[in-house]
Order: sequence, then C-alpha cells, then structure tokens
Amino acid sequence: MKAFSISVFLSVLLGGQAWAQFAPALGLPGSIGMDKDSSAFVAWATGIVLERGPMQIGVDSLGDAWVGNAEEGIGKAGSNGVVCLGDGGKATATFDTPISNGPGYDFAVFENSFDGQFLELAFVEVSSDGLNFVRFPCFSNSDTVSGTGTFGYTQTEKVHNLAGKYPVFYGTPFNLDDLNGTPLLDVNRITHVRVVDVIGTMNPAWASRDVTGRKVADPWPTPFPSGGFDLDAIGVIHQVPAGIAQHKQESNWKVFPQPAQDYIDVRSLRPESRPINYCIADLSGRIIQQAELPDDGRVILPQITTGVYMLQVRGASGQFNLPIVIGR
Ligand SMILES: [Ca+2]
Ligand SMILES: [Ca+2]
Repeated sequence: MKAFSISVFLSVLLGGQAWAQFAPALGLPGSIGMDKDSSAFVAWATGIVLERGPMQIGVDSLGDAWVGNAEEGIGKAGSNGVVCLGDGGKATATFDTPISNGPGYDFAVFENSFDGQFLELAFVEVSSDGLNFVRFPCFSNSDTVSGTGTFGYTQTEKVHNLAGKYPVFYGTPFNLDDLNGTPLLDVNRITHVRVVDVIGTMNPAWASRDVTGRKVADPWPTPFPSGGFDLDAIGVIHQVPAGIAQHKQESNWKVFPQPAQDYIDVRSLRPESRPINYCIADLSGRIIQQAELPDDGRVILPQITTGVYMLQVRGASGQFNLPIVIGR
C-alpha cells in the first residue's frame, strides 16, 4: 500500500521545528476543497445504507442520532438535506457505475460545515466487492490532550484523508492511488464508498485513531439528534467507462467445488494469458496464501478453518474477487 499522496504532505519548518502540515482551508494556496458545481464531477452516489451511531457513545439513554435519512446522502451536493451519522455511525454508498482510479482525485465527500472551522470528520473506506472495505490512510495532528469540545474548531491543515475538511458545498477529494496494490481491492472498480464518523473523544476506550495510532479529535460530545458526521453527498470524478461497466467481469472465472475441502479448481471461461496470480484472504483482509496460479488451475488449500474467504485472481484482463467457502 502506498502510504499517502506526497503532494499534499508538506513538511514545513516553523520556529526551527518540523511540523507535518496538509492541504489548508478553502481560499488558501494549496486548498483541495472542490466546488460541488465543478465540471470534474460526472456522477453522484445513487444508494446509501445507514448504520447510525449513538448521539453520544457511552450514554445509551439518548438513543441514536436521527436527523436526515439515507436518501439525503444521495444525489448532488446541496440538492437535498444531509444525513447525520452519530458517534461512529456509518453510511455505505453505491453508484450506478463503479469508480475508477484516474489521474489525480477520483471522488469527493461533502459535509455541511457552516464555517469551515467547525469540522465534523469521517474516515473513508472503499470496496470493490461490498465485503472487503479498505480505509484511506489518514492523519490528524490536532490536539490530543483536551480534544476539541462540543463546539470547538479544527484546523483544516492538521488533517489529511478524512472527510469533512471543507465547508458546505465543498467536497474533500480522495485519490485511489493511495490504495493501489491493496489485496482484495480493485482500485479501478470501486463499487462502494463508506464514511465512518470519527468519534472525537480523547477517552482511550472510544477514541478514533489515525493510521499512526494517534487519536483523532473532532467536536465531542455532540449529544444531539444531528450529532456526528453529516453526509451531504459523494461526487464521482472518474468512473469505469460505460461499455466495461456493464460487462460482468466476474463471470469469466469459475471456482469449484463449493464448499471446498482440500483444494479448489480455478478456471477462466475465456482464454486468459499467463501469468495469473491469486491470493486467498480472510474477510478482515489478512492474506492466508498467495502464489501464481498453476497451469491446471488447481490450488491446494492451506489448513485453515471452515468459513468464508475471498479469492482474488489477477490476470491480464483485470483483477477479480470471488468469495469461496471452505467447509472441512
Ligand atoms: Ca486517482
Ligand atoms: Ca464525530
């Protein structure tokens, strides 16, 4: 996995000390906030599945956040309302056409911050099969001693690869290059984008953490029906060309028997040039076995426990993920 986009990770000298600094607020040189009316956007999310979080984690009596509904996260930014996720809540978006990794940024997530300083943040994860989600490596250099507080501000340049950096009508863009090469993810065929509310508490029992393990601060507690990340929209910048999108690529590969015991046979229905590589991973993305696919397509399975695993096959025509069931 490539760690992050070098272009937005600047190290500046301040008072003789090195500070990590990321893309700054809207209007400043180097800002990456994207206007919802930019011609770069070619499509918007068309479906959302919600898993709301509580208004305040640890205070169950308040119930979950409830402002907005799933439909308000689809369509163009600013065109309908927003959906509020609550602490740690999730919204998983789908698209009519998968997102692909083109030059530069590939999609953007829109929140509704009214001033660009009260910033509610979210992790962003992507999947090309709806099962395996991979989180963008993110960074937060905000204060981790006292946190942000209910109505506190966040400095835009202190966070990277977290949604919610920019005010209403301006999206935070993400570049799939950051995840190129990740097992079980085809960056040229992203079918799902998931935003996961950052729980801004500094309490180690509940705190959210960036890729370095540092706690991520955002306004907390926010014990309101509208608490947590407010998803307005997800805009697509690069998508799979129409002819390819409609082509059912998975059908090129067949795996049998299912469930399997000691081996699987992996066969392509159309001719596929060599080499072909495969990888077997569990549903958390941990790689169990990987190698070049033998000419006869037979893969001897490792001694792993009964369950569902993902088989990824990589050949000249692309990368395919197939669930496999092992039942000994
Ligand atoms: Ca890209
Ligand atoms: Ca939050």
